[in-house]
Amino acid sequence: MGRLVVVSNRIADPRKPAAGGLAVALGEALQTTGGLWFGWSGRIVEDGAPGEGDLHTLQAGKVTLATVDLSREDYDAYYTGYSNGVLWPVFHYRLDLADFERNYIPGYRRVNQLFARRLVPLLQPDDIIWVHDYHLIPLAAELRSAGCANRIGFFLHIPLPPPPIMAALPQHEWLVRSLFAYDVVGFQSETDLGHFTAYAQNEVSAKAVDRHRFSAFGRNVHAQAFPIGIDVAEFERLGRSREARASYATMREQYAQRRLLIGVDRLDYSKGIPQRILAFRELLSNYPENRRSATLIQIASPSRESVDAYSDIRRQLERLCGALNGDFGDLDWMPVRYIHRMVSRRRLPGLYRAASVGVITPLRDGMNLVAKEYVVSQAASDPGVLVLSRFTGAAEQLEEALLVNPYDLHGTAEAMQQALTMPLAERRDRHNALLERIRKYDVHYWCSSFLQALDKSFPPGVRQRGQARRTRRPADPGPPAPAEPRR
Ligand code: ADQ
Repeated sequence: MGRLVVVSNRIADPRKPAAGGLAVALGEALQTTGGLWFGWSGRIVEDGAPGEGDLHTLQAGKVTLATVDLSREDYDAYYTGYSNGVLWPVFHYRLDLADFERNYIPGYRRVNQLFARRLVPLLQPDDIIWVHDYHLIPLAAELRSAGCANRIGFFLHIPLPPPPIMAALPQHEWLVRSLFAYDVVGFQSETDLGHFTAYAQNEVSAKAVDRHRFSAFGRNVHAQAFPIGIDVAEFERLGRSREARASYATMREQYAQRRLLIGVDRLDYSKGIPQRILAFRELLSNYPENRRSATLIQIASPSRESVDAYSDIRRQLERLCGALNGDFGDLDWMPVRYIHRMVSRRRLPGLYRAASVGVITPLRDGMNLVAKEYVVSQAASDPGVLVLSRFTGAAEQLEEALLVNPYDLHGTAEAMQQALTMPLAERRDRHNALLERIRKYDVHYWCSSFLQALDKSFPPGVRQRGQARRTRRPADPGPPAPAEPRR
């Protein structure tokens, strides 16, 4: 396999432990082949020219970290605007929250063109390029237009909605056509893959060449589900750390008389946190034996606060938690502890382990790694129970969890009660089965299976191994003409 080039909106220094499982896994893959990690530097140049940004490089062992700055105008349109104001809500089935402002799309395209322009001179002929997530869907098409004939793969970390929702997105055809500029397109779940194939076949008359290969716009793309996993060994190591053990001990001491339920999320409307609080309220109403004995700890870290929908959900959550504590709480018992903060990664395993129930109930989620981290953190001799939304990618793999419909507050409350009263033998059986699958399909498995598929992808008639990389492949037709940049 050639050198690996990873492209994502943000990059992480793989040598730093705080980087987390995904960064560590990608960093490891990059270290193996030697490689390049390319993305936005995180710097916004207030008076920078749209479509321009300086390139910075830094050597981290065998890996080169290359980043570009963004002008304020590009950042607002590409990141806050189109990526998080349009694609994020629509791909999470929330058309009602999308802001279809017409100036976002030119900015989104401009930044993808900027990435392509800065990246092309850094590429070597045999590089394998792996692009991540919804911020960069058109990147391969931009790279192809610049003459890049390398193998390029794309992985979507968030869900892909069914065709009728996708079709409501004004630029849907352009976006899907852009996906056909890749050699491999990976999704989190079979559900998302099904949505892609249904869209491709029905909306753009793609032909199924074989089980995974689809042909349209003069190109073949290999589409497959590659469910992402966690770095189990790393998480177990974290669980043995001093911080994790200390946070477990503190929680057990503070809540000695209580059963804990835990939710850990970024504060995002896709995560179903208000519904979770309401379901917990229903649990306390319907099963009064849990009053004074059960506490829900909800950690929700700040996220994308400049987008309006995020401040709305924050206010809603504060109201719901305040009302629940006011109506049910007592001098020595607060039913819900809501913490609007990021928790250090080192403390997470201790918190998960102290909780009898992990309540992971997004309304829609690509995968949800918290569910997997919760299972891995449990003591095998006395494990907690996972209550998991059926609308997460994780639910396809974690069928021994108690699967719930998060919109059904009564059903979710019933599952919480079932979890709190589940006999030890059943808890162990379910935990064993879950742990085995999470171990087998970990983040390394995800990484290597995607890269193998990409390594094997040779679109017939277009390119063979060893062929000169700068081919005469026709450039993919570009996206809709951009409107004038906003001044
Ligand atoms: P996210 O939406 O960020 O990611 P998720 O998979 O739940 O969601 O979490 C990613 C990581 O963030 C986990 O390692 C978790 O421990 C950490 N995390 C989350 N909330 C935290 C908090 N409050 N404090 C500390 N750490 C926290 C996107 C997609 C997901 C997909 C991932 C990976 O939206 O569906 O699972 O990418 O592909």
